[in-house]
Amino acid sequence: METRNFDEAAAQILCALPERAIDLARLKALNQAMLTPTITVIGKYNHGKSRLLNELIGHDVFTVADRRETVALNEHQYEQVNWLDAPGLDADVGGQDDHLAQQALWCKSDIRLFVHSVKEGELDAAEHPLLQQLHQDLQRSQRQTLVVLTQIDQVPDQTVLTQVLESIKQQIPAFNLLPVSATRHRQGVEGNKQLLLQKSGFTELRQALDHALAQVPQARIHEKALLFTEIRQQLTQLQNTEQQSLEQLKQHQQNQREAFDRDLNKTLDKVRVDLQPTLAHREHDDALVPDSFENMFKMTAGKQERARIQVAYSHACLDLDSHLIRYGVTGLPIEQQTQVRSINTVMIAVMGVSVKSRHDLRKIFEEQSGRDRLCREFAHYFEASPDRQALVKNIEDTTAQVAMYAQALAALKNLEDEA
Ligand SMILES: Nc1nc2c(ncn2[C@@H]2O[C@H](COP(=O)(O)OP(=O)(O)O)[C@@H](O)[C@H]2O)c(=O)[nH]1
Ligand SMILES: [Mg+2]
Repeated sequence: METRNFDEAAAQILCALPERAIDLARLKALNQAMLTPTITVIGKYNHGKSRLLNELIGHDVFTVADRRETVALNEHQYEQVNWLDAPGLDADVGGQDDHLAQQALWCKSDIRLFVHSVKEGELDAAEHPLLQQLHQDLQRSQRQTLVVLTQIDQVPDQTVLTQVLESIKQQIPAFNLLPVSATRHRQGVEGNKQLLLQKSGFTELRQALDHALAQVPQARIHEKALLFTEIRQQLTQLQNTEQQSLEQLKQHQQNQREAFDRDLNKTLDKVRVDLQPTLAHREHDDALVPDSFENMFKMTAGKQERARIQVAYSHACLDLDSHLIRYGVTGLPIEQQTQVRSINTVMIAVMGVSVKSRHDLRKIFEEQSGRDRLCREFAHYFEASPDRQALVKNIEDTTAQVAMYAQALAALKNLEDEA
């Protein structure tokens, strides 16, 4: 698969699973690696990593120094193996060196040579947990780690050396230890001295490496399948979970609206019953008789009737308002609000300020068209209320999540088909 296509697909998966960045980088490396396995040295600086690689290759390809030297990834192809020298593990954590060391360790390597100098005694608090992690990685990805204990010539006392090896063995019982000396090996090769070569530990190291190399093709197949399966399962699970929440949210949205409509109708039924005495009270409507100038300060039948209607209307409005409040409809949407706070209510927006006659009351509360209008308009403000809007937003976001997982799964399938 072309790198560009791979990167596009990987970016889509990464959107959905940011925590899989390393796995995707590893998949990319596996995709590009063709047949050449990569062997990486890891360990703290100055423990002899670069020199070990030089001895294994038989050329001084990598820079050996007593100070911190390897800061970039240096690769060298030799005998169908890609040899990789990485910055020391004690590189700036979080810095560029550290990033390269992590990349070499987790993305690029098929086999790791974990280098520790016996001069330093036991494994320290950084090395030990990393080796445990590497052991877990062996079980997961089948990638192997060989523990190479360097500079054994620097501990001339055999008893001391045995003790150091013993205690490292106790720290990491799951690993075989490969003690070596690069200097003995070099002297043995240059002077053709069999005893030095024998005491260099390189024969055992090479055997272990050959054994590990033979397992790389199988391990890669396993790892590729594992990564695809893990990522696919994770995406599918996340997609299902989001899909379920989406359905629940939509169901909730529908139930809530149904409850609102049902309760509104109940309230309107109650209001109609409560209004009956007022509506059915008299043959003709005194409220329609206008007040004359001379009875301006007198209590007339007309005034009494209008007051009565106003009170009945206010009761109806209170019932409706308490329905609205129960459903979180407490104010007008911002774009409808005016400077006058007191009239920024849904009740006033829908009902107006007052009714004058029984005829008005009937039109609003008894006639079907009046009721329909109330239901329609109150429902409109219900949908515009903050909680309902938040629910809509939630549904939109969840829908986008589901789509993102679907897209990531499609991208993953493309990668798998082409792998
Ligand atoms: N005596 C001895 N010195 C070694 C051995 N391996 C490495 N060194 C020395 O240790 C120093 C650090 O080695 P280097 O490979 O640069 O370490 P790195 O930082 O881990 O890559 C250099 O001076 C090497 O010559 C060894 O087996 N024996
Ligand atoms: Mg080095």
